[in-house]
Amino acid sequence: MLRFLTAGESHGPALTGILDGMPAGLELDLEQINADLARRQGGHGRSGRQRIEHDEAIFLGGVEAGKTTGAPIAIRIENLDYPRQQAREKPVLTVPRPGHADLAGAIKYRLDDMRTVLERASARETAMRVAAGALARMLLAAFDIVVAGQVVAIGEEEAVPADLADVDARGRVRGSAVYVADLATGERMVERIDRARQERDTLGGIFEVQVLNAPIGLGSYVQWDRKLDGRLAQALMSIQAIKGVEIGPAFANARTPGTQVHDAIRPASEGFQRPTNRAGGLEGGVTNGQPIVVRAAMKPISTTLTPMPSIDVRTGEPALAHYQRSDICAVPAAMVVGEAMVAFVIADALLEKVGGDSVAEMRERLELMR
Ligand code: EPS
Repeated sequence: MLRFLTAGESHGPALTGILDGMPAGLELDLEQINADLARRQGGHGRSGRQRIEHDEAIFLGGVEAGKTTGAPIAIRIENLDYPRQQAREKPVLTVPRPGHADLAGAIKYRLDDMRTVLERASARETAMRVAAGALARMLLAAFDIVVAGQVVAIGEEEAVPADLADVDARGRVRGSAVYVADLATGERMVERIDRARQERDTLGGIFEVQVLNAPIGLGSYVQWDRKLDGRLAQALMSIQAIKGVEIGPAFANARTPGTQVHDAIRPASEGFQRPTNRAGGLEGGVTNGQPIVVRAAMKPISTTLTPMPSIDVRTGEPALAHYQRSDICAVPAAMVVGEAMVAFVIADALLEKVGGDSVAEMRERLELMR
């Protein structure tokens, strides 16, 4: 139903995106889109690059008088670093950086300069995902579906996840330097990132995204590629440096007997209720009316100030990986990208369930389903 593609290099002139399948008549809040882009640029531990960029979405198609028209939406985000990069002398990169796509990418595409690989493999591309995701989030918001994230771990520092149905908790996440609801833990995380910087190292972590008020029946159990948990996992795993995904507390559930894991179904004045949500809102790949809770694990940033051992592929001789500038920790930024990807998948599943070429038609159809 919904599709999007991105193009553009990290230090090229701009990022380009096409979002196809958005219904007509959705009012876009440009400030909100740019606020999401700014949140992705933020978070303690980012590199100096973020002081150069001021990401802003420019709409080149599919939007008229601030509303979607039903046509493909074309988006552009300029790379303000571009003129500076053009002026720079860039040596050919022949020492692959462990953890990056450099080595496998250069072999795969038969490239002599690994810079060509890093230019496209870079997480700079996620700016466009956040712009596309912001539109998906606005579509969901028109139906009272909320997508909100929080960081739950940075290195060994763990925060107790908050219930993001609590608007105050969402406010605390937005105000935090590392996007956690628990501010005391947030301070420890900031110190931990500063220590990693002093130790010339990098840190990974875990973030969580919650989806509130999603209707029952998004996704399906009847075919592998229609299972919503699988679709969410794919979307999250596609974010640079994400290496693990869980639905609800899946890895803790795996160590616990079934009777203590599965969520009881009890009668209630209106049908039924579920006193717990250890399934993370999904049973059989279908939304069950509980909040959807997904978590993603991010590996530490692969570009390290302490150079990793590598080889120069021209000579085969040992060499140290090259360092220019990099993030120390980008888990808070990845959380914003995670929100965007989850919003995209849920908006796609909603469109699939409800159908409709305009927001008004979707509304009529949802009314009929009640
Ligand atoms: C990135 C390397 C760094 C990050 C970049 C992702 O870029 P640079 O080498 O220009 O400092 O800053 O992230 C962004 C530019 C961004 O906007 O998120 C990488 O190798 O993935």
